[in-house]
Amino acid sequence: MKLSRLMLLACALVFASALAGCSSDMNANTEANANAAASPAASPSPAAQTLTEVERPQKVKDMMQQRGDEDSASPKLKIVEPKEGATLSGSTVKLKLDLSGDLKGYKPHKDPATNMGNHIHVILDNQPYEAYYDLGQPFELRNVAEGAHTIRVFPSRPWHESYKNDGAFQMVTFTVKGGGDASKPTTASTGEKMADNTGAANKVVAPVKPQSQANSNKPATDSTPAATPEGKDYAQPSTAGQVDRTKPLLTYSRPKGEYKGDDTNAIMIDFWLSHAMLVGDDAGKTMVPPVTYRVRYSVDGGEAKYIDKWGPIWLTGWTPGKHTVKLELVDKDGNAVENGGYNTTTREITVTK
Ligand SMILES: [Cu+2]
Repeated sequence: MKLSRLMLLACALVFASALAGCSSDMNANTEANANAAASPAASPSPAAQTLTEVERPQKVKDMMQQRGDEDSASPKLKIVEPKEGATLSGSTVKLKLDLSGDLKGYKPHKDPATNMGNHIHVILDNQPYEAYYDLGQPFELRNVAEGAHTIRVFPSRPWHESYKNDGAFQMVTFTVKGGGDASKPTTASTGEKMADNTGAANKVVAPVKPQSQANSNKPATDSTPAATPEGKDYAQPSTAGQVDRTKPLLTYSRPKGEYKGDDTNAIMIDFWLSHAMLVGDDAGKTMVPPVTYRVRYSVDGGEAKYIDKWGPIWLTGWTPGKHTVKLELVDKDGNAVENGGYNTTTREITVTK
């Protein structure tokens, strides 16, 4: 959507007569986005895909069987650092976790041969999650913007399906102050200002860039030495929403990123629910009053569908290209349940056949 808007702006800046040419370029480059931006509520375009919910793929069933007991583990996480309510200085936040519970052999680890394995999903604010495999060393969140933040974590299987037991999900709220030396002006020994780093940083991150250029925003300090711990550089500033941790919270997990080959046959939607049960969940039915939350999703701004039991679903029928997936927590009447902006999340994914 941002890309489309940017391109429209670019069109307007050139010649009005060139608009037609620009918009055909736009369709060619980002068909899914252009369609979504033009008419989110309209019927699907001719090239639109028809998605169908299918059962858990055989490939995943096989992996579950190979894992045996481990798949029914109840891993619990504790956020050791940062501490709840902490104020941290410097732009790097180190996340330390403690894993316990009935693990049945569950251990985060990346298999070097397959690049897969159990891992923890780490979510700064309401950004896409990052995978954390080696709990033996802290996970670094780098270039974190000044201000209030949240981190949410939960254990995941190699195919990114989250564990949903009590104690698996944890959240911490903290504040970053100053952002370390990077946010301060560079000064000479006399105290005279030589470079206003804060202003420079703002200029770098302010323009909305197409996804393909987003990496060029990375500061030069990002070049990764071999021994750098697992982590994630945040090129775009992000801060927390005004989240009430005692209220219903939907945490978007999957889908995310790029899907290729076999992985495009069936793509999983998966999420974490806190302080909320869905209308179809057995425990929810017997509560007084009955629980009436639903999870609504739509792809490419198309027809809204509902997930009424908390669990992953798999969708088949994806066409190659970019797609948006929107996930929302709603009440029985379909009204969005607001919580700091986190309960309505749209992600873009790329499907490469
Ligand atoms: Cu994952």
